[in-house]
Amino acid sequence: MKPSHIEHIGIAVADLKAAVKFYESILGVKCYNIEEIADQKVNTAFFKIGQTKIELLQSTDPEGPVGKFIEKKGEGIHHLAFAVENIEEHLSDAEKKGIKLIDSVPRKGAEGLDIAFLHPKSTSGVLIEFCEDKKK
Ligand code: CMX
Repeated sequence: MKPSHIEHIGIAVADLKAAVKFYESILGVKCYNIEEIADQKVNTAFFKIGQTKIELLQSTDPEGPVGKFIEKKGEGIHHLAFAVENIEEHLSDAEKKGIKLIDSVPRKGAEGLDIAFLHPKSTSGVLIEFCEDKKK
């Protein structure tokens, strides 16, 4: 039971349109998807680099998780997402190891993936996400 790869790196940005333009210019790769995740209060933009994606996150609400993050720490790397098989098993294993979960039950994230976060207070300050594509 281990992740297959880094599914995406989430980056908090203040201005999604400007950030998309910047990443397109430095990577030479086009943004292939822009999607709002209403329950997370974010707009997202995706780039694919090999198997891994860059997920730009702009808050739609200053009280949302990304809005609060930018207010406190400024723009920058927000979370690291690992692609797993059997996300429920990964969550129960983390819980057994005493790691605090934000989501004990997976929920739907961008691109139809099942996602769940571990609390950064339990993970040396890095917000970690597990995600699984159940359509595969
Ligand atoms: N990385 C590292 N630390 C983080 C963090 C992050 N991304 N977000 C918050 N924190 C830290 C804060 O700095 C704060 O630390 P201190 O207590 O030392 O000051 C602590 O966590 C609590 O943060 P807070 O601002 O008071 O906010 P909340 O407790 O309300 O929420 C958290 C924190 C992590 C539970 C919340 O942001 C959350 O549920 N995040 C997961 C969901 C998420 O981020 N969704 C957006 C991504 C969209 C997607 O990819 O689907």
